[in-house]
Amino acid sequence: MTSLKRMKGIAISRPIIYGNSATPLNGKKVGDSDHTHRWTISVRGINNEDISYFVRKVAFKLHDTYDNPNRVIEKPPFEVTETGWGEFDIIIKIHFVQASGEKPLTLYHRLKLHPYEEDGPGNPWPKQKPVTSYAYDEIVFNEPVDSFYNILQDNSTSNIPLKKTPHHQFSLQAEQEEIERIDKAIKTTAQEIAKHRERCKRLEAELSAK
Ligand code: V91
Repeated sequence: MTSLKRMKGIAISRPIIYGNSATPLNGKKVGDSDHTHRWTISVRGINNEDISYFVRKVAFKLHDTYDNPNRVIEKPPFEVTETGWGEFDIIIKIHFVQASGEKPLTLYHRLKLHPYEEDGPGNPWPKQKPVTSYAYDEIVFNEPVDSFYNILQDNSTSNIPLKKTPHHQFSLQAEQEEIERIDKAIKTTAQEIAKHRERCKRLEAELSAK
């Protein structure tokens, strides 16, 4: 029986990235299926840091129509590669190491196969470019068992994630992409307004000429 004393008022967190990438099969047949894409869903540390010091296993619950839909991955990389044709919700259950005394954590991810935007202003998405959908998150352990706290501390290559920047960089990049989409939307809207102004002017001119 290990010490289950919890550290009152203490919290410690670990960053993770979870989600999927997908590439089209472009007609390459997988058996006699109608599958159109190959995809990989994963739970990873920042910069692919090994997270097995606090993650014991990850269960990925796929759509029931898949063979063996509950895929349990017991060692890194915590990922599943499959083929399919559609976008559905995957339930991700992260089980922590025994010493943690923590309950499993459930996350949800909607598989993304199709680009929802172009690759940049006026650029269609390249046929073979992988489509990705990843979420950055931080698992917060509130009042951890002290032996688990020590495990987290001892394996803290990215214990100061804000300084080491990777997730920072991740969110900054996402933010930059969002800014670019908003910029583009503002320009498109301004063009539309200008067009409609012109049309109003023309119609008014026509009316007053009558
Ligand atoms: C969606 C099942 C390949 C509905 C439309 C999907 C399963 C469920 C899906 C899939 C929803 C698997 C197999 C043997 C044969 C929009 N596959 N649901 N086929 N989103 O891709 O896509 S897709 S196992």
